Amino acid sequence: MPRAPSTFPLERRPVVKHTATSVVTIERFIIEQERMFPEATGELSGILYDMALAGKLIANKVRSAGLVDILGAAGATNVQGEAQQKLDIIANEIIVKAFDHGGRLCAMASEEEPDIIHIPEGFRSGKYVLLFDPLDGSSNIDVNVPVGTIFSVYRKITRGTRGEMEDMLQPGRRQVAAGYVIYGSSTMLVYTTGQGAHGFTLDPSIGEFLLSHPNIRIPEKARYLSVNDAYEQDWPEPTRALMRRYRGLDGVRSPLNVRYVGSLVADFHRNLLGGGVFCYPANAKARRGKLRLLYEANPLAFIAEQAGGLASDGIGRVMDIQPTELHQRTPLYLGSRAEVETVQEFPLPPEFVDRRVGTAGGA
Ligand code: AHM
Ligand code: MG
Repeated sequence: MPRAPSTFPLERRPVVKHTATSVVTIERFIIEQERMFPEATGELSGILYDMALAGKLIANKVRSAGLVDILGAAGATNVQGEAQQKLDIIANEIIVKAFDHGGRLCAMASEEEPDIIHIPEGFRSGKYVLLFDPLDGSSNIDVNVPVGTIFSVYRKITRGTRGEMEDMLQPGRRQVAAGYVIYGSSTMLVYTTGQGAHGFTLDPSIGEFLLSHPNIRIPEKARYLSVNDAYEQDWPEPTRALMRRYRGLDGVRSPLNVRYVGSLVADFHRNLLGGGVFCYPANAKARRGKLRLLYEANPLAFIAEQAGGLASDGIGRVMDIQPTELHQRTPLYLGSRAEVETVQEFPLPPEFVDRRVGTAGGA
């Protein structure tokens, strides 16, 4: 029998007092949050600054992506005689280089790399691990559609100085921080450390992320449904029925508007601010969907829950899944609480409820 989602945690009361009209840099905001925890060592704050820096560096590269034909396409040679790289590889390198020497991490894992990324010899090893998708939706770059970086931080749980696989394979509920950067009409960074979800917009004239969306709350009344229904023919019948419900076709409710960018960060960001549900269901050809549990689903689930929303894999709470592999996939229903709870009314057939099926896979 499919399992109903486990109890989702109670919302935590947002503790930050700033409004969108105070001028607060991300740095000041992080320091103020850290001061609320006298035992904090500043290491987690350092990770968040480094991510803001990496986000600015990647934003800079993404902004000139349309010039690749002029400056040299991937695989070609640029005017300096250097080989051009794909943007997702560049973004990956930017993040690795922003973090490998800081002494705060003991290891990293990236959607772009097959194995754990260890801290190079000679650098101090810290007590956190970072998992990230350096440039999600990168196939959209060619057509000038927003893309994003997604990240997730856990405390090291193994002994010894090196980060191990066990440190990476922790359920999402153990995340100590998570967030994303969206490279859209403006660049925004949204993060949580479990004290609400907060958004910062990059002011390009001064190169600073400024607090623009304190204490984000996902609207209870959803407006949007984001799903790629080209997979409908492969969905199990309950998933088709669920989508008919969202579209108001079964007469139970009024329809949601369909909006699908095909760039998870962009679809999630719109639904976070405007209210809605993002769905990437399991289908007969991909029993565990497409999206990655550790690099995509868990961090956005943490943000969603902190904003009063939910995330489910169609079986239960995403952040309760015990990962077994670094690149594990998961179906994903993410966004406004009531819409994600509706998923429980459409239990999946038995062949879709084994979380160990079809988790492996390449990039
Ligand atoms: P990527 O990590 O290779 O960029 O793939 C993830 C992207 C998500 O941003 C998006 O939600 C999804 O793939 C879209 O997939 P599809 O084209 O199957 O709808
Ligand atoms: Mg991705």
